[in-house]
Amino acid sequence: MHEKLLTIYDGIVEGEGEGIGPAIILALEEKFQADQVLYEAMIPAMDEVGRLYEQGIYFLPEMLVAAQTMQTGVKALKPFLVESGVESFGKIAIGTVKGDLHDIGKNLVMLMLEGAGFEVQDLGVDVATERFIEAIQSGAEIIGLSSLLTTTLVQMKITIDALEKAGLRKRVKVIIGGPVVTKALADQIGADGYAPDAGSAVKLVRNILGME
Ligand code: B1M
Repeated sequence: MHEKLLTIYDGIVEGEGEGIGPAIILALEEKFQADQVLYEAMIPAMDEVGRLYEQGIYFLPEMLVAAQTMQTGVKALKPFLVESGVESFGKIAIGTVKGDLHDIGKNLVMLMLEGAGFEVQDLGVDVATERFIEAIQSGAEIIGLSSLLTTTLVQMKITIDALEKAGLRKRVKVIIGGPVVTKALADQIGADGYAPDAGSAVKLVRNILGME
């Protein structure tokens, strides 16, 4: 890995906090593209943090400071990652499902969708079914559910079933994502689509809306 990217990678793994912004700017000045910084340094760093946690080398506090550094980095990268949308192609409400507090991936998906011109409503984390229903009643044409925990995957089906029950299922498209989510799961629970990463989420939404 190039030295500038390695500094960013190490900064996140070691949870260095504020130093991450300047390190990102230096890499961009070195002519690295913003998406290269994200996919070649920042996301692999979060994967490494996950590995260290699994191996019992990192505990929750270390995982948390790494996540905070990642969030600071994403903020610094945001102006370079997406150009702000000039027109709205459709309204999408996104949340991390009930019981799950992870939001870095969801925030990246939102960032990409906003940059592609969609109006995006952030429902936050630990989002109960009722909040998704309210978002649809307020005009969301697509809802996005994110889940990182195996234990909260079931919330995706619970939410889709609740939409059926409320008579709203035909009015809205449902997309799902997260590292433990698969296309097979999407088919099984009756979601309209699954995206493995933030870039694919934009393509998926464009497809669903008949734009591609
Ligand atoms: Co947690 N955590 N965590 N964690 N955490 C994981 C997910 C885990 C895999 C770590 C591990 O054991 N290796 C594991 C889950 C195991 C499982 O169930 N399969 C885990 C665990 C167990 C836990 C706790 C239960 C730990 C505990 O308390 N004992 C706890 C749960 C708390 C809760 O949610 N109730 C917990 C807590 C935390 C922190 C709070 C410390 C922190 C989160 C901070 C935050 O998000 N603000 C944290 C972190 C940082 C992680 C890891 C290290 C990194 C997650 C991340 O941000 N990845 C993670 C290990 C890992 O993933 N390698 C881990 C980077 C992000 C860009 O990727 O989220 O995959 P990702 O998003 C991608 C795609 O998945 C996709 O696009 C994104 C961008 O490309 N995508 C979508 C995501 N959502 C989408 C939605 C879409 C479309 C695409 O459409 C709607």
